[in-house]
Amino acid sequence: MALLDILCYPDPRLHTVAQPVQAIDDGLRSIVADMLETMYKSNGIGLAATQVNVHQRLIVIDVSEELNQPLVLINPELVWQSEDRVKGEEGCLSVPGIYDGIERARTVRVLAHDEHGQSRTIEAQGLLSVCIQHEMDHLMGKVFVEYLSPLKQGRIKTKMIKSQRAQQR
Ligand code: QAP
Ligand code: CO
Repeated sequence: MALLDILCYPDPRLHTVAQPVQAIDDGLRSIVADMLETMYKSNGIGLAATQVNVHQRLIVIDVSEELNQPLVLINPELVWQSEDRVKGEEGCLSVPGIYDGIERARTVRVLAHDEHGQSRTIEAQGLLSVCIQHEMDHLMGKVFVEYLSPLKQGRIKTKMIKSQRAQQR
């Protein structure tokens, strides 16, 4: 197992569109294990492969209280979303320290494979629904701050670039 580096906004690689996973094999399971370790160590509830510079359709999530219910979504496809929408506070491991309200579908139904190749449909509401939509956006090259006004996006970019410069010293 290994900790992976997380790309930080506004890194242009975060805008890469991920390709479908071709084979669910030991190589892929090793990336899954590293992504889970990286997510837990960073106090995250969700991490998309895009964020660790792996451009394949792969997401790990754990929204459980005890942090013992890892969810692995391989080649996730949105099969249905409610018209009903809700606004909730979001953050992102790739945009540390930034949180804002984002509107999303209240309920989503997603078809995905797990790390053993088993396929299943997940119907999600609440935090899991928000997290799945947030992580699936990453696979399409979209970061949550892109839903905010251009003014806010500009401020966030400046703040991120400054703090990344400060960390380099
Ligand atoms: C996406 O986000 C999400 O700024 C996952 O300093 C967020 O795990 C889905 C994190 C909210 C639903 C609701 C962010 C950790 C973690 C930070 C995360 C930070 C440390 C974000
Ligand atoms: Co994120």
